[in-house]
Amino acid sequence: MKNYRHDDIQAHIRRNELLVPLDVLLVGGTGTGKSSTLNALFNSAVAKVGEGVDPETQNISSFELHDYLRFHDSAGLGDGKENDLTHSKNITEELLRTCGENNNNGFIDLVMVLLDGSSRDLGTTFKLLESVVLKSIEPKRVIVAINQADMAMKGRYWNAPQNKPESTLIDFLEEKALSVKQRINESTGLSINKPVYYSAKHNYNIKALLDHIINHFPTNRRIIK
Ligand SMILES: Nc1nc2c(ncn2[C@@H]2O[C@H](COP(=O)(O)OP(=O)(O)OP(=O)(O)O)[C@@H](O)[C@H]2O)c(=O)[nH]1
Ligand SMILES: [Mg+2]
Repeated sequence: MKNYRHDDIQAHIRRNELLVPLDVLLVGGTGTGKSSTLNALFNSAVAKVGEGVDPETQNISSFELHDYLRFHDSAGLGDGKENDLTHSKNITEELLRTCGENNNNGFIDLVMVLLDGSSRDLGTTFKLLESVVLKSIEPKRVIVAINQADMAMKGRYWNAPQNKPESTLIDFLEEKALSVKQRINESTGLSINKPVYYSAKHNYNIKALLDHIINHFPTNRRIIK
């Protein structure tokens, strides 16, 4: 995906006088697949994926897709009270970071909240949105995406040979996306666009994921007061 819509991104930045590169922060519960998502977007093992039962990513690291687009991986919440406090503090710091001293332009342009499509539990996500993300960045700079689309029905109706969901699973995922949108709205008041669903592990719908990100790029610079 390295050069996917590269010229579009460049043109968008010029047109809106945004700062180069655009910076996207990935957040979400532990194990939702933030690091795997980066690897899918980069089509190489840039970020370490958890193999065991323990949370993997412990701090924030950055990855440049190209000159105009950069991603930042973060540690997942749901890792115990004390660790969650540290991770939340790190995310807040990153969200309030400016592009330099004597400068009030926000460093992070967009936040992407990842959900695990195999789980119905949105508790960690609501908490992350309410207590951390929305405290430090405007709602229009927050998008949501559902990973692990292959496991949404516990692996059923995933067509492995064709690497895509069968129609029953697609219907389920469509419904899930609408339900997530509605539940986030009810719980946080945040009105989001319908989340995109994909599978980082199976490289399914990764273009749609990147389109979702690109289509929600901000149209003005972020100012931190
Ligand atoms: N089936 C399936 N498994 C996935 C998918 N994405 C990630 N996983 C698995 O989920 C586990 C956690 O993935 P990570 O990418 O490490 O998740 P993370 O959000 O970075 O986790 P932390 O760094 O602990 O916050 C790994 O075993 C991945 O292989 C997916 O799309 N489908
Ligand atoms: Mg990780």
